[in-house]
Amino acid sequence: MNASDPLVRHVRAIFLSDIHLGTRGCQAEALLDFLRHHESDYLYLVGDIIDFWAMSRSIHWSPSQNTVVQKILRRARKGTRVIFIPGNHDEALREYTGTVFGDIELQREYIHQAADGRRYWLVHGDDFDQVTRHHRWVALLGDVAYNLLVSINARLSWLRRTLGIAGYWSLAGYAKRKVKSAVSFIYDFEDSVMHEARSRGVDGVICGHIHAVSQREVQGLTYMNCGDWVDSCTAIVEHPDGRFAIVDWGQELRSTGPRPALPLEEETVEA
Ligand SMILES: [Mn+2]
Repeated sequence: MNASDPLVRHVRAIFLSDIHLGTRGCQAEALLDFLRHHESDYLYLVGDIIDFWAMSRSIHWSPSQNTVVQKILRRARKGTRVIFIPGNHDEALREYTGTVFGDIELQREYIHQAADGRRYWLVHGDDFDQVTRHHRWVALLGDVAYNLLVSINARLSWLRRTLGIAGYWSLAGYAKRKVKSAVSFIYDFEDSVMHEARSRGVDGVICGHIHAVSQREVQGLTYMNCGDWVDSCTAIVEHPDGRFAIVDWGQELRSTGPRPALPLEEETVEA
């Protein structure tokens, strides 16, 4: 990757969660495009990166999902500090907490110190979801329903494209907006994560899990959620001065259309 390329944004840290590799819903192409345009000193994988739950039912592993894995491993090898905090869908990896494989560090949770010295607590977040904690079968059922929604949506967008209807419409997004209980669920989740963050004396928290991107201040504490790469295609980044921002790559792709193809370093340099 050419560091002087104006299309490549250099940030201090990238925070990604809920990529759900191994599922049909995983938007690996969009993620690859995001990675082509962003490089960083730190890359945090904040859980549900590989979806072992879904893979126990059926595996969908595309070439672009492979490239995502290769690209992340390559960054780790080339000096990006990559830290992986497994979530509930990749909880099998939690027993390897503290180990390093392929230059990637596995952690159950982590404290990231920003360029301005502020401390951010990183955690996937399922520990603060009353449903996954106490009613695992409900979560699994909800997971099946959500994947169904995403796959129906993929067919619907194909139909819209075929019929020449412009724009992108998200069924899962529509459902999330419409379902009131989902909204109160999100607030309960955020409240309980914030409560824990406050008791830890950190300046903020960065989590994932609920597929709802967010960045907000509550009484001097910052709550940030990375969102996901199944539906919304969002990330949190830290700029070199310690400022944080949401990157809505899904929105960017929708508004600009196909972007100029930057070569993937895998395609141009030795693998
Ligand atoms: Mn999760």
